[in-house]
Amino acid sequence: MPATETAAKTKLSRQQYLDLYYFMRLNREVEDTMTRLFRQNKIVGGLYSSLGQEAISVGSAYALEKRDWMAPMIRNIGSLLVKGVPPRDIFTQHMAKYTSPTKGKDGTSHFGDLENLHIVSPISMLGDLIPVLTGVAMAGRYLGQKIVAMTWIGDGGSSTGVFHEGLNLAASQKAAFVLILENNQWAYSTPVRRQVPIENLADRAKAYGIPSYIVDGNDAVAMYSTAKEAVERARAGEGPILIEAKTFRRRGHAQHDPAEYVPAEQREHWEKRDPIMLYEKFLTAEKILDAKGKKGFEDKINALLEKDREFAENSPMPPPEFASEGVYCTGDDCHKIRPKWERPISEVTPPRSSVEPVWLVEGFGRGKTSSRENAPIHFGDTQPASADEPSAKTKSPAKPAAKPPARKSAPAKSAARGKARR
Ligand SMILES: Cc1ncc(C[n+]2csc(CCOP(=O)(O)OP(=O)(O)O)c2C)c(N)n1
Ligand SMILES: [Mg+2]
Repeated sequence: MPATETAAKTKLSRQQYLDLYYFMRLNREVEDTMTRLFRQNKIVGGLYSSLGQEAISVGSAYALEKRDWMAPMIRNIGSLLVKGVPPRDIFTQHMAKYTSPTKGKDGTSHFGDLENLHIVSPISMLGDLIPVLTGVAMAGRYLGQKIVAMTWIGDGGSSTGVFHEGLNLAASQKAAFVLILENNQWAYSTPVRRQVPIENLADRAKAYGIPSYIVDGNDAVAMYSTAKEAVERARAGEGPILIEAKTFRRRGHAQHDPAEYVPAEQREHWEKRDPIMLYEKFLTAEKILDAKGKKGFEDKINALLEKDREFAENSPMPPPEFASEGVYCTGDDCHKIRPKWERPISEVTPPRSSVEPVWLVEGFGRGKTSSRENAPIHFGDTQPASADEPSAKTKSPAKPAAKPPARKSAPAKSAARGKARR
């Protein structure tokens, strides 16, 4: 059984330390701005807070590279900001404006960006992003991209069936996948000790034979160092890794919930451990941040948020006639659904669908399906089908993926729909 691990704190460059600080402050200010907007009745739907959990979203997303993929949950606005989503998209989306990424069709952070930022949109069903992001990681390997996929889950969400199905899939497929389990002690009004009979949720990893870490989720540098180590291990082919970040949900489940069920002593304990306050102390002691530097960040953030909030407030709501558009796909007059092959079509369809994986992972070589074809997704240490065929481990990695074929240009109608739908 792999034991739970602790990563040593990494020494960051001055710029990296300051980046973490900037994004944590930005995360908090974006959410504070939205709280004010909510009280003015300008937010459509619920508003969730990650107050006190900013180090987790920011520290973990900061460990990802541009090519990597992620799917945030409701308390991960910080990870959206780190990945490059502008605050204005977050404001317009929460206000259901026509200028938002979903053109006002959806709220909260239910939007993604598959093309540029590699963000899969969150979905409400807790845990479902785990198999989805496992699939992203598996696809990345199949396509020869050395990407890592990351998502987040709560203490409550870690008791869903799909959490376990997903993690088992990730483990058995050795997917380059990192799961951040935010143990903020509460799921709605249920304290973690009343819904899980184990002390450390990181122990769930043992059931799947994968490594896990426990980290102080209110310590930005510890969070980043742990996530970075996990991301690099996953990228190196070690398979999925679970990180339990211990923290506390400082507000109610959402704005409607005053959370009076939370014991005052628990709240006080964690308020003294505010991640931004702790990080400021550290940066000041290390002489990385002084009063002038702090003021500089505040001015920069205020100016950005003022501009983006005004843009969102001045944006129109979707026109009424748009309500019926983009809801159901009606076929060709809506858009053509085309697979995005990425590799030559002949290579990924039978009988030639037995292409070599371009990124072979130790102990995870080529396998055979029951029909004795090479499996498109490769299963563990399956023995070669015949004696004359060398095993995967002795074979050299396959050549890089062939260039994808030039795609036929889309008909005018389908090109136009891209604009209409998103
Ligand atoms: C499968 C599923 N069950 C129930 C819900 C309703 N629900 C939404 S958030 C939530 C509590 C989640 O608690 P936790 O996972 O600890 O995350 P936190 O809110 O603390 O960040 C529940 C029960 C849901 N969205 N999906
Ligand atoms: Mg929770």
